[in-house]
Amino acid sequence: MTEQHAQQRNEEQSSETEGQSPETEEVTDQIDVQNGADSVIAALETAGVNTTFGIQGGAIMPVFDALYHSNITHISMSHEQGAAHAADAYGIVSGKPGVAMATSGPGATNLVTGIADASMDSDPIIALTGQVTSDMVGNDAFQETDTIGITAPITKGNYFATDADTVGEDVSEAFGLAQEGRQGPTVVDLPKDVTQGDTDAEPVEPRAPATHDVPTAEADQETVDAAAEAIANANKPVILSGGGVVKGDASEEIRSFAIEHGIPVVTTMPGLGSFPEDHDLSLGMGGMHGTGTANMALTHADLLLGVGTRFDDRLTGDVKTFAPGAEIIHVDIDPAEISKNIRADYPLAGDAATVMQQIDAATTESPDAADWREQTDEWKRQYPMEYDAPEDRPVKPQFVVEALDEATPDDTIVATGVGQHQMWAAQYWTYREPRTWVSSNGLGTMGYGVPAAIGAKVAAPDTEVVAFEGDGSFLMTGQEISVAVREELDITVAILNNEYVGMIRQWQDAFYEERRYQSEWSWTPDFAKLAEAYGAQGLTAMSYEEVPEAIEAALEYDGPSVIDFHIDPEEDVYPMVPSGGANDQFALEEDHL
Ligand SMILES: Cc1ncc(C[n+]2csc(CCOP(=O)(O)OP(=O)(O)O)c2C)c(N)n1
Repeated sequence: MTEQHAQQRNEEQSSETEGQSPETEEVTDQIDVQNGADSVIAALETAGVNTTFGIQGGAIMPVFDALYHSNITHISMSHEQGAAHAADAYGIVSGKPGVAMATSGPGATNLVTGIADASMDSDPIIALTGQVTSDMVGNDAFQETDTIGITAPITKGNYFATDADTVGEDVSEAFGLAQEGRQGPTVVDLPKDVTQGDTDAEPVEPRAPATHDVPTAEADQETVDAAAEAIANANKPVILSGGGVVKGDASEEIRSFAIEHGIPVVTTMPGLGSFPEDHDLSLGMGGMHGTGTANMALTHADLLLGVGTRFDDRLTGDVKTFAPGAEIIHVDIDPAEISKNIRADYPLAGDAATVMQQIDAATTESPDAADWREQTDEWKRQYPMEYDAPEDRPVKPQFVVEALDEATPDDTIVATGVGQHQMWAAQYWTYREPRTWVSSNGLGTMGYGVPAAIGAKVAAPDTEVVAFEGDGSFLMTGQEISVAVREELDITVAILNNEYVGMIRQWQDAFYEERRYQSEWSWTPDFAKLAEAYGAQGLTAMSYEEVPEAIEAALEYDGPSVIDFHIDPEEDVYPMVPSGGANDQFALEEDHL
């Protein structure tokens, strides 16, 4: 519909220019700027945006009216939180900032969880929020809220637009800031008088503000040389590949360096997919629910090359016991991350791909690590990712994850909610490519999965997209499935339904003497019927036989499917390093805690 309207306006514009020179007669894709709102949209067009996610309302209406005249496709979500998560996933998958739009007041506050989520994971999004007219700001006007104040601590930068002539520049700058250097969320708050004000300002290319300190792409060469020597002299080296490797498109550099020098690789959770997990050198994910092998290797390494990781507490456990015998090389685009949590012996601030190329060029000798690789292979045998699947118990969630992985192509994108299901999706799916793991790693936001699957599918329409959700997480944002139906997005939502808020139940069992207060529901809605009510295909799988049948039906269906997998409610996520514990003291079952 938007395209039709844009065509109509373009036709109007071209008929207005009849009789002029051929150049001016040409119908362009760019909106004709007449007011501040047009300028906002022109800035997005100039930045190459073709999709926005959001919900309209009074204060943002001028911007939506400008969108009506644009070729940008807008996807109306059910809730602004969904818009922020969809934009976030779009940003992860495409590498370009996703755009979320909302009105003032509740529209803006509903975006807040998604903005905070993007901030924690360094995901590039730009949020455009409507605001009451400038003369009403501070009056407690209808739907007024201090969006700038609320979002200041959770954005890379935010802008209060003051003038129709410059609002387009504000948007371009916010866009540039979101995508340059360490990525993250930005906000532009748009008072209605500014978007309605007359202007014919020309759009400018997105560019972070001149004052923004984008770290130089290359790291200090002397430190690189010293780090390369340390690598060559190591006997127990490990590469720790983080989310910054994915964001910085450095996966190929990590892969070739690890293989050339025979260095085992652990990934962080945001780093899943940055190194192929089916490669011999892959030790899997490290941290709280990481593999035993990864956590043993992190603990016993004598050299750790951490790239694009902020060494967060879920990865390190107790920092005093983290990689105690290792020299640390830390590569990060954000100098503020270096030595923040773990002291770096070789601090290398710079772009992950570029610095890896520098390290590669400087490393002329491979470490003597044959014994170490034998040791990591031994740990793999000792701590395999296995689970029991007795026939007299309900279906194990790990089986569902593996079955979906097997039934889908290698580049399938996995989105998740938060809870046990997120961890099983991280542990039992084999990630082979970057930008295939789309999850709320840092903020841990339940309900992220369905809207994220929508954003991911819009960014990569030809790629299979699967969302793993818990019953609890699905109930937070599951209504967004109506958007997938309306937009004809062929996604598969797999609910790992244990009729518990399972991760809470697991912690209550382990740390609160099994007092399962408010975590056992023993009843959940009929999710298949709920999906059908929204217009999606609804499926239920109660047994091992029904799992592949349901998966096949979902993948064959041309449109969104929701599969309600009834899983063993008593299944727990292991291995587990308790919060603040030592990585090599992981528990393989509750009794070990
Ligand atoms: C928005 C939000 N509220 C609360 C929590 C705390 N929390 C973490 S996991 C969890 C339970 C999730 O239950 P469910 O979605 O059913 O997934 P399961 O653990 O059973 O796989 C809760 C309540 C959270 N992470 N996010």
